[in-house]
Amino acid sequence: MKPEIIITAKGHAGTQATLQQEFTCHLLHEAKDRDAFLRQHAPAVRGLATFGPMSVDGRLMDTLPKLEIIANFGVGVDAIKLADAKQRGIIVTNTPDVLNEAVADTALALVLNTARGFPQSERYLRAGHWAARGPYPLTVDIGGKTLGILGLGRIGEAIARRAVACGMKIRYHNRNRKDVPYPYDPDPVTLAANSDVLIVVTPGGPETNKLVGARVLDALGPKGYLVNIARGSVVDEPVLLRYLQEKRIAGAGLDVFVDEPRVPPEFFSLENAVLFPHVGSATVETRKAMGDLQIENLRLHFAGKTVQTRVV
Ligand code: 8YV
Repeated sequence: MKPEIIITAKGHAGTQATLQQEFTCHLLHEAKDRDAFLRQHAPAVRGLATFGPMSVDGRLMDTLPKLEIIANFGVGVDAIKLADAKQRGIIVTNTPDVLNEAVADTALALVLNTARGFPQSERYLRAGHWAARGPYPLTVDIGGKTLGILGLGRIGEAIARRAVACGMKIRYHNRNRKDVPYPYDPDPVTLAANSDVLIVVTPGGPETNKLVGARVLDALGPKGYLVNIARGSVVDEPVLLRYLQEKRIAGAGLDVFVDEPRVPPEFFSLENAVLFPHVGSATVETRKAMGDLQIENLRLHFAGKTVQTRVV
């Protein structure tokens, strides 16, 4: 008998196909009546394979009394109420490390694109402005500038290595100081004040909610750039929008938003914002590696073995 699991959303196709071979899968996103679907499968479901931002809280866990494991596709587990899982003895796994390099590539691309305006300059060419109006306006170097990393974890360190190769200086703030060769700032405001580009790499969730608001953006100042590849929730989005509109910061590069995939349309007309549709880890190789790790955790758990990447 294959273990029964629920897949919560339409995610990576190859991963879903393998899950469907190895487990008896019920697809929540295809259910017409969510409550009826949960009632129907509750007696047998032992696992959840989670994809995307759908909230998994104690209430949902309680509707699935046989639930043993929640295996997330992604490193960020902010959509899963970890305390609720812990309280119920439910294992939660994620997919760290395998995505570090792809996300760090995206981060460096956003830093470069935001400071150098490459997407805007490309639009300028396509619109025929080059011949009509002359060269694209000058932008600024990233070499010699300071990149402040808010949340220097494994992804942050991969970003730092790339930025150093571009001649940037690195500073960081974390809740706890780390044994790294970069100067530490005691809080996000000080880090922003000391940075030309501030990049947000913290986890999401209640502890970092709106960590970057008016005070941090004021400290970053009119020549500073903000880049966010973490979670939209870490930045006060309406405040950021206003600061970009009023040019109280120089620009922003965003891969994440509060209510994905809905992006406030006011962002679209801003020439000082570079906007990516949450593509941080979105490569063929990395998404396969993330799926393989998610599947391996489920396999190991249902074989009575220890999972590889347990969060709680
Ligand atoms: C994915 C991510 O886009 O790993 C994460 O936390 O945000 C991204 O890599 C997401 O997990 C896909 O569901």
